[in-house]
Amino acid sequence: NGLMDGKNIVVMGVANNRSIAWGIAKSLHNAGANLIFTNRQERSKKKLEKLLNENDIHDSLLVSCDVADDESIKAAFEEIGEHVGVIHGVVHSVAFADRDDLNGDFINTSRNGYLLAQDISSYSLVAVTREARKLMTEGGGIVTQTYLGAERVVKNYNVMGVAKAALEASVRYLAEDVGPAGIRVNAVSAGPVRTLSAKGVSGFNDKLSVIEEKAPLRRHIDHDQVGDATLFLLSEMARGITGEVLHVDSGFHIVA
Ligand code: 0WD
Repeated sequence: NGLMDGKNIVVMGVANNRSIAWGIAKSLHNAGANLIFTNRQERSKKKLEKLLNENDIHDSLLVSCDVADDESIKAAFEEIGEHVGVIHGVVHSVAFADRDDLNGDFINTSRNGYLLAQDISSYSLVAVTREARKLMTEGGGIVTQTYLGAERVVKNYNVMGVAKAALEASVRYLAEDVGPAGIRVNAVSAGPVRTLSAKGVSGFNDKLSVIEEKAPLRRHIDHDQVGDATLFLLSEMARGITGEVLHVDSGFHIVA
């Protein structure tokens, strides 16, 4: 009776219980999905195992995957394929930039810092989609996580805003490539959520108070709301939607 019964969904990027990917995992689990997790770090894997136990989620496959490395991505999806055969969706919830590049003036971004942010936060979706497609023989959905800094200048977001702009454009080009195979590619643009990664962006608390003041809903969003929107995009309910960026931000992006 769940929206995602019998669906195998790969969730990339649960670092801890605050992670956006964890909110998504809970929504998917409640909808009946069979979850497969990938982590970069052993430390995250340990935390994830604990989280899964605490939440009575059993029999999930845990695979390691460093999205900076094509071979690692390839190996991860091969391992997933050996275990479950077919997958019906992927949640891409990873990003990275040097802390030094997340404050001050964007103009001072180094070449390496720029490339690093693009590599982990944007190119990774291309490489992941390419490998995932091989296992998505019954069609399905891929959903990535983006932020308003892709569309507007958000103080301190800097190099990550440029990487997210590339990510959103990649969503559109990928949607075109895999559409004929019945695979949809979309992004959720979430408002600020206090996570491990968010700590790296200077002035994060100021962003939260502006939302309470100006967003139509006058409140923050949490990772459960991102989870439900991502669930929708991955499900058959969104079967007519691809190449889209869906804002889950209390409406903040419409306000001048
Ligand atoms: O306010 C926020 N937190 C927002 C976040 C608002 C809007 C969007 N987002 C985006 C982020 O930019 C990111 O794309 O949501 C996504 C998830 O971010 P998060 O939940 O805020 O971050 P966090 O809980 O720190 O998880 C990020 C994961 C970590 O997982 P692991 O397993 O590695 O600990 O991304 C991971 C990071 O380490 N990550 C990588 N995973 C695989 N390979 C890599 C990598 N090379 N680099 C970072």
